[in-house]
Amino acid sequence: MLETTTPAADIASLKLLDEKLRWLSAWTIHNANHLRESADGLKVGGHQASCASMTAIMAALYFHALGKNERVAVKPHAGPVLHAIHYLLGSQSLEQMQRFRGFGGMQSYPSRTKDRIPVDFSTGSVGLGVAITAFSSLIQDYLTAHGLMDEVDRGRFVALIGDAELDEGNIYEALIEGHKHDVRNLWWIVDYNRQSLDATSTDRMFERFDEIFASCGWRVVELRWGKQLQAALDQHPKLATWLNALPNADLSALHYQGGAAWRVRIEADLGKAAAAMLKAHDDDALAALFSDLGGHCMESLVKAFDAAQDDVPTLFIAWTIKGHGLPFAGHKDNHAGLMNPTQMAALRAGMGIAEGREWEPLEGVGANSKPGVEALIERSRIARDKRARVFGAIDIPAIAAPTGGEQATQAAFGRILLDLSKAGGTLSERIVTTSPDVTVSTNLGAWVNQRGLFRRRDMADVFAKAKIASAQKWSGTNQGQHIELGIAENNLFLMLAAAGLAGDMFGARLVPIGTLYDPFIARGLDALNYACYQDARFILVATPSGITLGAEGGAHQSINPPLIALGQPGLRHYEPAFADELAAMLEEAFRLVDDPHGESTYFRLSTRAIAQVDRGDDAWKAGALAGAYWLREPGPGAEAAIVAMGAVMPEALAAWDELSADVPGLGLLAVTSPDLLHRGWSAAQAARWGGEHQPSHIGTLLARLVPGAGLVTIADAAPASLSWLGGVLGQRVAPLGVDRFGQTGTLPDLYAAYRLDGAAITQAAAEILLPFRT
Ligand SMILES: Cc1ncc(C[n+]2csc(CCOP(=O)(O)OP(=O)(O)O)c2C)c(N)n1
Ligand SMILES: [Mg+2]
Repeated sequence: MLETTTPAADIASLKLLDEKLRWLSAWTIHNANHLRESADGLKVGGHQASCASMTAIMAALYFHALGKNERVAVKPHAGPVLHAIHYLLGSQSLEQMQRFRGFGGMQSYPSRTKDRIPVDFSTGSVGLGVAITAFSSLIQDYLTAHGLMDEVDRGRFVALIGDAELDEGNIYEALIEGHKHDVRNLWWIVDYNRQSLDATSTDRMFERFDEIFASCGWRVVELRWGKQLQAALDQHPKLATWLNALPNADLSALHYQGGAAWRVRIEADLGKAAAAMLKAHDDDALAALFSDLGGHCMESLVKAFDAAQDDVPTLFIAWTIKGHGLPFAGHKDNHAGLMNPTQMAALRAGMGIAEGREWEPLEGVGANSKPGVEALIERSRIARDKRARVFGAIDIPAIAAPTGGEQATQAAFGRILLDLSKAGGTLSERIVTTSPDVTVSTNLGAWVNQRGLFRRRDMADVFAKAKIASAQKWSGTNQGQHIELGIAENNLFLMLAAAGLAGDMFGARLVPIGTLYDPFIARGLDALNYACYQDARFILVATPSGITLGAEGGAHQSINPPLIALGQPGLRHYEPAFADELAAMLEEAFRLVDDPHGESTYFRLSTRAIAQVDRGDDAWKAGALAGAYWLREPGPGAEAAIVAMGAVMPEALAAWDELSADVPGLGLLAVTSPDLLHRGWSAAQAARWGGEHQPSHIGTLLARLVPGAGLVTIADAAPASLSWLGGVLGQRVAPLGVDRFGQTGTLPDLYAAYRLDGAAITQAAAEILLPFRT
């Protein structure tokens, strides 16, 4: 059926490359598990079956279909195939291949930051690698519309997907959001082996995926049977009907059992109708015929890819056999299956690979075929160069604190963005904001009024046109700088990941700012982790937060995000109490986005307007940026300090006023980042183990108190956010904070009920000072 214009010689070479990828990926895994010395006796692992399932797809892509600007998210457990491709291209070393899953070696799952080959998207947590391609495509549209990227550098985004991966809901959230934004230039290619980790997949979802995608405007291309099998089925309609109706589990079992089993089953089910066909094939030929699925058929793959050259988003459903060509092909338990040495030797011999020459890139490819294969490799080489990461292109101006005697950090954030927008400059040009339907309530409204929504096609503000009074403009053009998202926090983090990789992927760094409600960070946590894992750079502004949110009640009051931030690499937590702290921290966060050694920043802000402090000088600033500073200096011989963070600072200040007469030298430590303090403390310990003395910032601050002094810690958050501070110098701690779900009420109600008020601080201070008094 499928005829292709690609020369037959190229198809033949691609088939050989498919075989080489199958061999090299299997051998890499085999080497790590059976040949390499093991220091701990533990299984190393790897997924030979998942790799074999898509070597043809990946050969067709990388050695035929992909151009220079195409970016690919590879199914995590097909990582070894990607490395094998780069090994053939000469961009992966033998040493790295041999250290698969070893210390400093190539990673189990493709990693942008850890692997030495170019990896466009890290993968590992299934579903996320698929969805991020939609957001990267949107970012590409954004950059070209804003003149930050040349049209000629545009490319397509490809996701290689396991069929069980399609169960991840975040894929459909991205599909919906992508449809709203008219996303294009996407190929999602499903390795449809109808097996998951545990078993074969249920049949009920058959046919449904295409409908879901088609209804979102996608072209769906199914590659079910390969060229040879399709030809056979065309001649035997009854056989075709029977095969099309065969349940997943039966199909997989037959693939595992082989030709004899196919014969018995077909005879039993079709009787005389298939007799001629069966007679014409011996068992091996029968097995080969029924293994000719679309995802293994090079002609079908090449033809399908060649036919999808417009920008319409396309879902390819490529039918495959998990473990194709390997002894456990189709077995439901083969996900983590490893071939034993005997099976491996048989595979080697079958592929014409001489013993001892297993790592030779083109071993087994005959002399006549080699030039053709080498030509395809050469043609693909340039297309897959590693891209340079781009930093340092943005002028970060000094960020002035908004003025006002009473301010809330959330309002100050909105004001700073508005000021930046009015001032202009490269920073404000590179900022792109985004929010999952909480743009206005997180104080981005003024910025959006100034900069507008980003839409590929103009979108009028119907309310404004009708002269209906509204403070908020809501119109879009391709020059807008706010990307509106529906309520799906996973999408927010994937958007931040994609925008935060713009400098790496497209050569133009953006400064992405995402806003959401603090408790809903938890909804997108894996996607947040995913963004950080890839070293995407962005600013996350979570607001409002804590029980300080009073009237909104327990469903909207966040408790544990500071603990999340404490444990999240690549993300700095800042929780300012005052507007001037926020300004200094935002300036720092902008710098960190554009610094190769920087990171992303998470701001936890509040809607509570509090009296601002009069600063005599800027001495507080360095400490605030490092995580804490003395808002009230401790006196000599101080036996205690109040340690407070964020929105409850007025209570801490009032308690300090009240207690300082009775507690000589009482200090008030303003904590702005437990996260940075903890990192500094750990680093100081690690340095000491290495024989260096490098005091930590928090250690230096707390050393101002007498040994064994007491700390009353207080935050509108889980008490453990700060209570660990007692461990730094072995000081005693009375931790105040929120350790049960919040509820509605006024601030005095809630602060009293949850012990965040002056009375609680006084009581805690009294308790902690007792040992000094007796
Ligand atoms: C979020 C997440 N949950 C669970 C896993 C563990 N896991 C890895 S692969 C896999 C199933 C893979 O099946 P499929 O996507 O069909 O890939 P195949 O190996 O069949 O190609 C699972 C559950 C994971 N990597 N990520
Ligand atoms: Mg599968």
